[in-house]
Amino acid sequence: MSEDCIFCQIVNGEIPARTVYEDDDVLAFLDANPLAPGHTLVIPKEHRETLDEVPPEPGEMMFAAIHYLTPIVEDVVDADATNIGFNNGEAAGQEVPHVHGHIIPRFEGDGGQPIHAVAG
Ligand code: IU
Repeated sequence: MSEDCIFCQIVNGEIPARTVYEDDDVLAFLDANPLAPGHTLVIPKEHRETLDEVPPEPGEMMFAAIHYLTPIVEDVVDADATNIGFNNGEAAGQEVPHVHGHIIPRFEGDGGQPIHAVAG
């Protein structure tokens, strides 16, 4: 737990969030500023800033949760597809320094960019 980390505060219930999934290692909740309906963040409960700091087991649980949740999120918002990604480190645009995977529902003709368009 990092005292001033907003996602740690969500894990501890100090800040409300719209939780969609929880197990011993992982929490998933709706993004407060969604890029699309159903935009979901998946985080390890333990505070780690970037992916390379996450131990194997919670890392595997986080990816298992993303694998499990993606079709459910798509189904709930009737999405045609999803972008799934990590901004891993400040130079990559990571704003909250607690590892989080984005599940971003996409819809035919929504005009959004593919994930490889964000840098280059
Ligand atoms: P990023 O990958 O670090 O750039 O994404 C941070 C995300 O966290 C971003 O989509 C924010 O809308 C989201 N978020 C949130 O859901 N709740 C918060 O209290 C804060 C950020 I601060």
